[in-house]
Amino acid sequence: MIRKWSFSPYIDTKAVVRKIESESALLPYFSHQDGKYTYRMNERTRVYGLGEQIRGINKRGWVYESYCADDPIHTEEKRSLYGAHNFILVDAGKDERFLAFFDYPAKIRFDIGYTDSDIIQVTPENDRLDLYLIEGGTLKEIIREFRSLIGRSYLPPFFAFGYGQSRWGYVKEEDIREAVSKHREAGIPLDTVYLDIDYMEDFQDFTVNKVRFPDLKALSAELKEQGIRLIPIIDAAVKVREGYSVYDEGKEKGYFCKDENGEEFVTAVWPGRSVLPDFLNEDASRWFGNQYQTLTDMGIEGFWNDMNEPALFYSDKGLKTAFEKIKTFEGKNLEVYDYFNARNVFPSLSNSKEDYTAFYHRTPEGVFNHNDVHNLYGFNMTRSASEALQRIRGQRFLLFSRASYIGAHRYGGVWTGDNHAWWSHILQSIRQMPSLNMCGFLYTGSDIGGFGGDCTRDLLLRWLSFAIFTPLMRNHSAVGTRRQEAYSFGDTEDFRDIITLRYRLLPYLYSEFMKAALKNDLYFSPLSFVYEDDEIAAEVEDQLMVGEALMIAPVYTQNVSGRMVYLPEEMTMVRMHKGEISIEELKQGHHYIHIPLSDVVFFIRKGFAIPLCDPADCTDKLDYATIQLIGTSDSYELYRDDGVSLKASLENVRIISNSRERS
Ligand code: MIG
Repeated sequence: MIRKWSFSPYIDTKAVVRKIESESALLPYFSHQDGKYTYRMNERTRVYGLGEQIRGINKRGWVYESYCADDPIHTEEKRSLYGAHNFILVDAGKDERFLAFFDYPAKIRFDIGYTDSDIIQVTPENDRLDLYLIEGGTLKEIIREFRSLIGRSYLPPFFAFGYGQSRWGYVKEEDIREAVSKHREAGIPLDTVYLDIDYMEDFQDFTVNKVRFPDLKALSAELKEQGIRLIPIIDAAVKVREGYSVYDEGKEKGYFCKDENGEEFVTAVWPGRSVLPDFLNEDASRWFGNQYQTLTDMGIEGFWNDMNEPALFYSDKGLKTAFEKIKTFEGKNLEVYDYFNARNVFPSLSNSKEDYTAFYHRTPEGVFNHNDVHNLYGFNMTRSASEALQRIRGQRFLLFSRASYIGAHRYGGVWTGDNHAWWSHILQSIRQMPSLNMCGFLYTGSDIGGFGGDCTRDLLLRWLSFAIFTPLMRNHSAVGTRRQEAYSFGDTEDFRDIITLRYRLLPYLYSEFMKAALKNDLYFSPLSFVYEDDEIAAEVEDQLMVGEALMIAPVYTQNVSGRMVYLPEEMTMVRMHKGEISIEELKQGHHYIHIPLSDVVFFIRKGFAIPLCDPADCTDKLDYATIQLIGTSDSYELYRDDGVSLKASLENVRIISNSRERS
């Protein structure tokens, strides 16, 4: 019944883990019947986990499914987003706390008090899974143990912590130059500009459109002089076109997924008819990874991997059936249900079960139908890129993915996909960050300002005020939406001040990130993980701890000039107003804090200090010699390195203080 899936992520280290090898080992937590794992909650049980998902930090009261999905409408009733992070951390009080990790690559359902409000029921499609249980200790200790099981988090280069500007709609070199110069003119710091699918020739991976980007290498070198890196997108699917070397070579070597007859499975995504590299096949994966060199040779130091759930718009077969079906409606006097059915013929072609079961992977463990290993596709694409970039560059690189599975955090970060310019999506992002951190995805962020829909000035300011704390800080939006660069809403001072604060905080943010990565700790944590006995803190889901010393309480509603903030202990409130920093001591308890659009407010824990440095317009120019500590301690453990070496260790931590350096 228990099986090992070797192309699944796991185990690097010998963690204290009880692997379930017999039914009795499931006790006292789960009973196992009819393929379902059942656990009974008590009244106060809180359930953390599931990584990138919708709804709360406490997942109780909904049903979730892991089946990596290309779904751009992230509303409360959804059950799956792009990731499959099959773990729950159950807190039923001090005497019963455990984490269960269901290592299972097909569809699996987590009913967390949805059908019956006291019952957790986990239902995989079949029994070929590995289950790991980690018990005892504090919430943070359990997470550390889980993380030591699944491996160390990916380490991005220092520049990856700068501000990034992206837009699906920058189609030519001039668009990129304009974005850069407008930030620089307004004094808004910037480190990266992203290239979306239009930089490619006919959406063919690893090609560059010669007309719109005549010399990418020269452009990349020129921008780097200004402290800017270009970050191109890579899509999973490869265009079917003879004469396109990536297609020809992959076809000749048999590296694309095949259908049941051994023919290449042809789907369609942005490049039109395309094939899917078999990332679960080691040779194919290595080969695809090597292709990134085409772009690194042009000076590129980072990528984002998209459409790797994989997203499938339609297949040859699906399209044929759809045309046949639509003809049956023609000329008929349609009843309303006929009309609805007719209307749905084409939309239902995308990401269909028919297609996901129509192709196969040749893995080291044998041949698998895609549906049985669906959730490993994006994970293995990122792994392919990450391993290759390590080989090619021998240095750190920026890399993040849309789809992921537990273990993908070892190879890159994730962004949370196609969110919207909705106020509720600031809150959603706040809640996703700690859950992603729990399973090792530390390099994370959401499209600032929202990907879909039209952004407004106030929304962008509030969103940025939160996102200055997210490791990945990128403004991204879809073609056709209102422009939302930080210079697009008239006055730029407020935007400049907020983004500048990010840069001033970088010595802290980078230190906390690296320490969290190297110690298997959380960068973002829910308040309940720090203040375990505080029943009020336990229910606060719109404030987060950032690293060891900070707490944030972002504003995520429109037309308010402040909000209620809960302080679990006495703290130092730090306010940035028009670029100036001021501080005030506040007592434990609830406070109404006035936070106009132009201000950023955050809190330092009692007995802690954080470093702040002088502003700079890109990470290359940050000057650590200007660091000053603020807070109620006179020292801080600063992590500092060259920002590019693959080797990173806690030996890079040293204690600094305002007056002098100590070692
Ligand atoms: O079908 O490349 O999530 O960030 O801008 C849409 C175009 C494809 C989805 C990504 C989004 C990106 C867009 N892509």
